[in-house]
Amino acid sequence: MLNWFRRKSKPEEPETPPIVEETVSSPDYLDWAKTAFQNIQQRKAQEQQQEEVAETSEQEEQLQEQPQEEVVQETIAQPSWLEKSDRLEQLQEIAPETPALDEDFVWSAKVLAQSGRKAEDVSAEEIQWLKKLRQGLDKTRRNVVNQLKSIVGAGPLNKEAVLEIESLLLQADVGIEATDEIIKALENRLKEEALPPDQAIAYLKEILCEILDRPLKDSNNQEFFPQKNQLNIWLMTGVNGAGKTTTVGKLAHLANQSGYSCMIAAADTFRAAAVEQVKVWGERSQTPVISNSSKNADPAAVVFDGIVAAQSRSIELLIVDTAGRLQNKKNLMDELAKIRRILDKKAPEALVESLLVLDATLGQNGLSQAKIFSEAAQLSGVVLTKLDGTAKGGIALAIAQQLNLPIRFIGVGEGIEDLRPFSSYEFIEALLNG
Ligand SMILES: Nc1nc2c(ncn2[C@@H]2O[C@H](COP(=O)(O)OP(=O)(O)OP(=O)(O)O)[C@@H](O)[C@H]2O)c(=O)[nH]1
Ligand SMILES: [Mg+2]
Repeated sequence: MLNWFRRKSKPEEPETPPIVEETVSSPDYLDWAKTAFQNIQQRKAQEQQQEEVAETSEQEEQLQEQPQEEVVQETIAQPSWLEKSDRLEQLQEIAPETPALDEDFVWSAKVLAQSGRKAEDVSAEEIQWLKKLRQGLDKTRRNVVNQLKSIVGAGPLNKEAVLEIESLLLQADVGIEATDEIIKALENRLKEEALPPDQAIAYLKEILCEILDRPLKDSNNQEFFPQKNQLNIWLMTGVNGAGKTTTVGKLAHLANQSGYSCMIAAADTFRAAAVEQVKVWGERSQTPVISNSSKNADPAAVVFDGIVAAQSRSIELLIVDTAGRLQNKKNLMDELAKIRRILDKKAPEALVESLLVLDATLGQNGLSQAKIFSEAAQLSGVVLTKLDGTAKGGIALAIAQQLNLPIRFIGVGEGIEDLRPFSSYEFIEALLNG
């Protein structure tokens, strides 16, 4: 089973940074992609066979014994409640299709091969994700990055080129500070030296990845994943409409897929529809949801119930959806502090992380929100959503550079599979080499 949270998604750090970008020629990547494709097809056929066998034996078992009803809280959505046909439908919805061997596939294969992966090991889900990432960043790439690449690759930088690069970076919402830093680094190297285009682009990639990874140097956890056999609690915060609830559902799915037991606490009690929305995501991701549908329920009380349920069922990851409708910073701080107190008191053993969900389409405006949240909550990082709907993908660089917050996950669509852990390498490849 692939643990998505710990998937190797970048090349090993070389002793000295590579100057030549490509070590394997393109036709080799095509062969690599073909091998990966054949392996995926074979595995899929095997899985189908196994499923059929399991299905038959399940039917036989069911004939022999009545299913035992588990005693659960009323608000916990149990997969066992689901009729078989529903279950099959859900499995179909989330089952990885075999990706077609097309241009996207070959591009994804190349990114994986460059991370040192073996064609025998890559999964259909990984290819699908990279395809989505590439497609999701299409707007930013088409509107901004392609021009940037052609200028940087065109030889020694003159004043005009520098101005053009500056304006392109600002258009992509990279922000003034990060833009300055990128320009300085480029000028230092490219003003005198005439690097071949490939090397100039490789250098640009290096600069961008370094900015994105810098906050990790100050962070306790470079990798961001739930610890096994222990309660991890992840709080989702962010202003309304940022994509918190959607992210909760996608993360629950990712956790289940990666072999963690998971539960959701619907602590956005400010509007009734919010709880319903979480329940839909609970069903979609086959994850129990703890909620309290009474009017004006206290979010901290829902968190309390969530902890009790998680502890009694040895859940590894409890994801908490919070409200985005708080009027001001004081309310926000009070609310988060109250939730934190409950966590400290009821689950002192738990590993607690706070993630700020940020809508990438807001560009620089999102940054000021992020500042408020980072003052109110001890943030472990950012989930950057809606990168598919914007040409402002450069905001990722501004977040890392100005707020010193690591990006932990990115969302590139509304579907359950459209969120994955962030990899600076894959992100920059999708932007610059997509
Ligand atoms: N295109 C796209 N849409 C997204 C993504 N993530 C979330 N959305 C959409 O953004 C809208 C708001 O998402 P929610 O998850 O409800 O946001 P929220 O932060 O929970 O909002 P409140 O509960 O009102 O605070 C929904 O229509 C989602 O489908 C993404 O990565 N890409
Ligand atoms: Mg919500």
